[in-house]
Amino acid sequence: MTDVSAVKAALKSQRIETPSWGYGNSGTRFKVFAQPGVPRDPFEKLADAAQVHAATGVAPVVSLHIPWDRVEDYGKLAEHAGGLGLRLGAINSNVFQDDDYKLGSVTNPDPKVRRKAIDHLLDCVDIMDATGSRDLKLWFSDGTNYPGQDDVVARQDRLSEALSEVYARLGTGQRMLLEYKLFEPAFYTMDVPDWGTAYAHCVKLGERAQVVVDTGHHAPGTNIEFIVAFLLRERKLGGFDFNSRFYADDDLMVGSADPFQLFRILHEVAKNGGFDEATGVAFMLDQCHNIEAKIPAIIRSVMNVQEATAKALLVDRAALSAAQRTGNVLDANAVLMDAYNTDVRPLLAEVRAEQGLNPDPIAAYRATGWAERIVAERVGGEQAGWGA
Ligand code: PSV
Ligand code: MN
Repeated sequence: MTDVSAVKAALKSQRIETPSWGYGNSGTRFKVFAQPGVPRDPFEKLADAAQVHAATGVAPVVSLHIPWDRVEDYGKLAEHAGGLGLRLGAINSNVFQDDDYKLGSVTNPDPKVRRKAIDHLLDCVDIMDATGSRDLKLWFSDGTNYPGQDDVVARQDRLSEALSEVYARLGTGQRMLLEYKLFEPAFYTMDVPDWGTAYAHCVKLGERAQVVVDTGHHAPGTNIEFIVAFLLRERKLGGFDFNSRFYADDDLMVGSADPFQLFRILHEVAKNGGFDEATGVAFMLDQCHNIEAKIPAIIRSVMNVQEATAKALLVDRAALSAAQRTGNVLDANAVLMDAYNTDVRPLLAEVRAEQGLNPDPIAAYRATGWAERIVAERVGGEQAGWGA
């Protein structure tokens, strides 16, 4: 039997980090659709994030993307976040949107370009110092499009050199999170294509380098929960970039395409101590929803993570372990499926009510009138968007 009050306590203390770029306009390479009321600067993005936190009670942290969230004074931005009941989370670096990076950033054959990329990453650590952020999140679009284009091993050497320099710059309590991606924008080789490559670099760097699992960055059919379990066992899981995919890196609302996969991932997290604060796993969203309203889509994603978490926490671990020890395949599978098939919405409604929140976060948000207010007030200026 699972202790429901412990499950409730765990749900109340869960923290989900939302991405600043999720509040801006986004689209595909075919079209970015503009929405009325979308923020025009990082301060307005934080104001929207505060609405998500107010409705859900579990989303007080916001990731920034540099240079998309460049401001004059990061201390002031952190203060603004604090005033809204938020804090600034991971600083996401961006070494993929400059013409200089056509042949790569930190793995570029040209040492001048590598220097420029490393300097950007070091600037991101300066920003972390000013915002009080714990995590530097690194994703490299570096790779090649054609066999023979560049020396694969030389690129690994350059990557390793760059990572070491940035790692050495980290301050006390700061971490480096290395994200991998199978393909896109490079189509033949990516320099960090998979968790094994990211893991090997992180092991070499040291304790404060850990891997980020973006759920959209694998080949179809990859067993992501295995990767999660393995990395937790090795104390190398730094966090998640949650989103959903049907085909490639679709960046849809997390839990929408395959809620069962999200449950399986979070079951491994729960079972292997990943919800303990001391383990330090960051539960971040990294999604760019294109056609639906921004703020309620993020609220929906937060709710989807909460529902999968609740189901994972409800797994009867004693029964599962007993079935596993005795080789009872059917019972073991049934224990997991019982938890997955539980309707946890009433439990989450109770948890919210106990926290003084509206049991229905979407209704809570709609009742604020914020959606109408930002459409009326945010007139003029340039809206924020992916890539801007
Ligand atoms: C790359 O596809 C990625 O997942 C990285 O996390 C980037 O920083 C983010 O997307 C930007 O949307
Ligand atoms: Mn990501």
